Amino acid sequence: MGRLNLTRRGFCAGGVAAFSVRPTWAATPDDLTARKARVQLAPDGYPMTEVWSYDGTLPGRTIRVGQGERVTRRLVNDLDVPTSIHWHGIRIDNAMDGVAGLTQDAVPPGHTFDYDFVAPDAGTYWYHAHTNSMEQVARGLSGPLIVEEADAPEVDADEVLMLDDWLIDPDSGQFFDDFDQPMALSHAGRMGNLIGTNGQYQLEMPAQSGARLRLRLINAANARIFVLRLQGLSGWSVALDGMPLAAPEPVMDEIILAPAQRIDLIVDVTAPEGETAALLRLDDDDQWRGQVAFPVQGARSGPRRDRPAALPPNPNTALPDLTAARSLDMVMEGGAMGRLATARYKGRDMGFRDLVGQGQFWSLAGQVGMSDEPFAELERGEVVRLRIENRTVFAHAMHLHGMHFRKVAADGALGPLRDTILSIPEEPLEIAVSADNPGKWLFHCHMLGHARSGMTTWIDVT
Ligand SMILES: [Cu+2]
Repeated sequence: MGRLNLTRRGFCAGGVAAFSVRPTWAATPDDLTARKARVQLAPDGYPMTEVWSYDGTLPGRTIRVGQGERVTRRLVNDLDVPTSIHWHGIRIDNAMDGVAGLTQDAVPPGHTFDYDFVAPDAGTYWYHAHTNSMEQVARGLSGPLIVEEADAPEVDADEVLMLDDWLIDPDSGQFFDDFDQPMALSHAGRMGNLIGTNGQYQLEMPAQSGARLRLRLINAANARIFVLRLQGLSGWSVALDGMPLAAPEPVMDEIILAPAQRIDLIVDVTAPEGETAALLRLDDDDQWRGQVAFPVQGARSGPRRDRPAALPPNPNTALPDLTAARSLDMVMEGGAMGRLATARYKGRDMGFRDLVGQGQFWSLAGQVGMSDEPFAELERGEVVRLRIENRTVFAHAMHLHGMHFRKVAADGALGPLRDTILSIPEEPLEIAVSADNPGKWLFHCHMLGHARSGMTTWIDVT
């Protein structure tokens, strides 16, 4: 059984929120119980699937709070394995970040952990397991976390669309359980054979012609990069990874959504009554297929609305001053068809063949997986530029915990805030981070099999 073994004694921040034995009283409304459940993931006629869920549903229930409000959830672990929850994209207090082995100990079966944090930023976020996440997220441990603006744009419906895929044996309906299969780890990652939205194989959302919808897309898949297109819908992208764009951008082309990324769209239904609008995805066979169908029923009266205003900006999102920024370099190596010769793993220099023998395939800046020392020690408030050189033949969705960052273009222009960015082979990538959140923060590939087999490191902001 492959376990994401980030844990080394000494990593765990001392004294943070120790476990309590599971209380004997009844569940409170704030419980979030990780447990097995049976759901109909595969199309009707196929067997039900045993999943690992939050509170019995897949995905977990949408948590909605107002901007600046507290989120309090008691994780109750009713699974047979340790677990923890990461609140993806929330600029959170480090002790609440949910990374087993770095910010807390994994919560053993039968135990609980109290998460309690403020959601400073409005936008579309999500929560998911961060203990052996390659397996636990694939089995269903994720859900949406929506932080609402005090002054939200006027829309007829506000919908969360959690895109995912699952690797299921069609005969039994159960997950294939070879989560650390070397072929998947060393190539593009674990791809599902069943693709869906909000836990449904074919999600349908009836809509009126002329209606304005806010669609909050979340890619919860382990490794799949979704390539998407609108049909019978026309509109704008208004936020990436939760953070508002300075101005809405018309959706003209394909939308690329890497694992863990989010995009908020505001779209008008342009398809007439009786037709079906859709979010389409490009499949591996180069065919466009329906990801979400919007059967158009009825028509909204009234004139077409104007272009929406930008979402209100989140706090502390000013452009960083790069003039005195320190530059850091990170070379990514490894994987099938890669050029990784040697790298450090568990304190030893090892050749690629030996690393493969350990189930490890990737390195970041010469290091495979977690090290005792961080990749970088940053002073709180410092701005750094991180140059990422992808010497592999695969794309990687790099996610920084605790802080958003901006892409630095070749001409020095800064892109929108993101928490996860897709690195393309041989394409130079540079990001700028304002290290304004103290703590130990993971930086890892969100192709979760890659994270498990080498592409996980951390920075320390003090
Ligand atoms: Cu990767």
